Amino acid sequence: MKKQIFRRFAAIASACAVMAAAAPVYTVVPAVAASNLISNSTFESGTAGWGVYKESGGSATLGTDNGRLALHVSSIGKVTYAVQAYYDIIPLYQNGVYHFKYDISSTVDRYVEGMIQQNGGTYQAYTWKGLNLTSQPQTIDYTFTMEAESDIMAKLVFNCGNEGDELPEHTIYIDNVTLELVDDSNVDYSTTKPYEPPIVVNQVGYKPENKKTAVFRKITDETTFSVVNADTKAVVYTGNLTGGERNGMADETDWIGDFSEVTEPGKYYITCGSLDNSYTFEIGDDIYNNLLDDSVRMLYLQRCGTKIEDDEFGHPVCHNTMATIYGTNEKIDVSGGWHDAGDYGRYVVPGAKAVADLLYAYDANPGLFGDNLNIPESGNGVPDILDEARYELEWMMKMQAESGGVYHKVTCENFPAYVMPQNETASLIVTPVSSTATADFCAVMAMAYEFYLDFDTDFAEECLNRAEKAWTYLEQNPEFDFTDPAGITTGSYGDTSDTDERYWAAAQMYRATGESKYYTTLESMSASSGLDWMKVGGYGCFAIVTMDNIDKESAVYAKAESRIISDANTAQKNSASNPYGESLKKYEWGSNMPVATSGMNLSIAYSLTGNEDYLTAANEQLNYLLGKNAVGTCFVTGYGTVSPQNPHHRPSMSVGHAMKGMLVGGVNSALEDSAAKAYCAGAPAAKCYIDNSESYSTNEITIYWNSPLTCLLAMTSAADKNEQIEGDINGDNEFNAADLVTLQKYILQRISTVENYSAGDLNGDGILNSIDVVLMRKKLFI
Ligand code: 9MR
Ligand code: 9MR
Ligand code: ZN
Repeated sequence: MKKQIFRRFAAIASACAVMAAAAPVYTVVPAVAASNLISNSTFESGTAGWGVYKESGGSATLGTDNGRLALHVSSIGKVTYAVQAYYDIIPLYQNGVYHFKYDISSTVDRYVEGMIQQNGGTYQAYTWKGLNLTSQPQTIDYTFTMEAESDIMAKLVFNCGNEGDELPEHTIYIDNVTLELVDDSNVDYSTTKPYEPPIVVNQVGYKPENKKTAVFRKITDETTFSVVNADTKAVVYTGNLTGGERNGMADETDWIGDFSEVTEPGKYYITCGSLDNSYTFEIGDDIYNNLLDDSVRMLYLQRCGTKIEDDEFGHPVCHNTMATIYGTNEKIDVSGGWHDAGDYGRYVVPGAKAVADLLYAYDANPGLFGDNLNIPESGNGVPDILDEARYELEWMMKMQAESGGVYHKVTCENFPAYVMPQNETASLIVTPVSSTATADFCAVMAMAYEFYLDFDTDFAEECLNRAEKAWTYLEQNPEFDFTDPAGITTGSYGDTSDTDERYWAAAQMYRATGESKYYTTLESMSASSGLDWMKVGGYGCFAIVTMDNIDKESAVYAKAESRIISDANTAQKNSASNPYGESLKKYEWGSNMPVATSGMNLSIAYSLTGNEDYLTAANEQLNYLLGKNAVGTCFVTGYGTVSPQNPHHRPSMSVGHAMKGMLVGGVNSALEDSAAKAYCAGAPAAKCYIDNSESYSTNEITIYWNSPLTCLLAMTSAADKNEQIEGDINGDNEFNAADLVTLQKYILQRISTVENYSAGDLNGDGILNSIDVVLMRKKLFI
């Protein structure tokens, strides 16, 4: 067929429409006439770019034969798509006219479907043809117009599964595949280019006393900016733009506007010349309260093995069958714990990291955590954050083998379809004990001992016994031990060394017991960094420097302290030299985690030194997560003006909208899924993020990305809430042991009123109960 004339019109930039899901698209549209959108179309040198998908009993292999793609089908399975040959990530623009052509044949007569479809969602076909194949190659050659909304990650698919007839083994040959955009005169390319706000702020807001900056880009000749009260429209502050420096990681030039002087609580937005206004944000003391609560309650909604009560995300009990220990016929009960992420696996290593963050959050600021999060344990006299952590700890106990070693994970063989948890019903498999899981387990059980002692001595003792058992196992098995058994394709959470895990375990054991053998171990080890699931040395350092009665002159203390300070110095320098303030120099899978954890380390460094620069940098990490970043997105679902609508999170995908209070993984420049490859191709590193549910490498959520957000909020937050003297429940303008007596009498109902109710409500949850007694004792050093 003769080529049609290719017409191209420059896309007309749309007037500044604000889109709900903002992340820029950098698709490079070919500037030359009608090039083939299929990069490997003649199969002269292999199958590159093509793949085979199998499910529901389908079985096939993909190769080439005489310069043709050869799909050898040994079983057609049960459904039409049980065997598919495919080519991924094809840009189709609405109203574009496409020329589609290929040769196809089969060694047996059969029916197949050739189509280009949505990859995800409803899997709608954008173009479709039913084909009766014979051994004689036929050429399919036609043009079609893309009628649906533009989809730049469509998938070319040949359905070669069960089309109704029984079939023997056979081979399907495909060759000379051409797909060209031949007429784009009616294409509006701007629809696939989401909005990049020119003025970027923390969309949730700033605390009055904190440093407050906005980032400005696309500046032409503006030199000043104004802060406007969103209710009264009064300009409350005008300042000068500074900076104007190149930001290589975001490939843009950025100016800064500092409006720290605005401290009056209220709602504001920022204006600058003819640029679009910033999103509205708040200044106030309590602006992170709901966010903090939701960041913890999200973990309740991730609970496994129990019925979940929630208007939107409630579901019946899930994953409550016995699990088989890999390579054996032995079955054990490992029900409970939290689903890890957008998938429903339960993994000890990241679970331990998440629990550690929660306990350090509580440790940093116990007064922030109430008993009213609307979880089943609310009102039981134990802070809900500790109840929530305990749910995971109890599951972890089930993961401890007789030997004291701890199984690495429990999942099904493969990741499930996009279903609710109770509908993942494949058999559960427990993978072997690993030394990393065992050491992480030891560390958090030792931590738990200390934190639950105030509330439930039996449970606390049980935690310590378990920790000791794990420690003994580690002593007896000094080698690093992790195997990822063949055939299980879920997350591996592998490692190459367990030295940092053992350091953390020793530090927590020393802190819990004060025994010299742990101290001796610590003396022999170097203090390492890391507050993630793979590198955990930083938690060991935290344990040491925040321990009561530690000898501050000791080498063990000095090593841990200097590790924290030197990491804080690096993070502070990176943050100060970056217009958006994040401490990162590179963006990997889950980059929001190192943003949050560097903020945690900076907060601890601040508490050790009083150096305000550390606290400022810690707050900058929070500002980044909540919207002051190059993609102009608040990375927590349900917060700010533009936040992820389509997280890779099976419950959200099943229910049809995002669960609230989840921190997504964020920017990842490695483009490790189809959506990231389609939408972020050519994007600068700091902008590789896409709010698409298929983008598990940028838009998934995990328990251990949420937990450092909780911890960062707690660590950066000041505990003081009111004018009264905190703790002065008897109203004598002093806080002392008499207040404790009054509080206890009130709880035992010996007195029916108290002078200053709220002064005694130390965790501010509106209830005077035993939690406040514990907090008051702590405050009085009793
Ligand atoms: O849903 C899975 C997610 O939790 C993982 O982080 C991700 C990477 O391991 O994989 C997701 O599952 C995908 C699988 O790897 C490949 N087939 C499609 C699955 C859903 O996108
Ligand atoms: O968080 C993990 C990230 O650091 C790794 O680069 C990535 C690929 O191995 O896996 C991430 O963990 C995923 C896990 O394997 C399965 N559950 C979802 C996790 C988040 O994407
Ligand atoms: Zn479950």
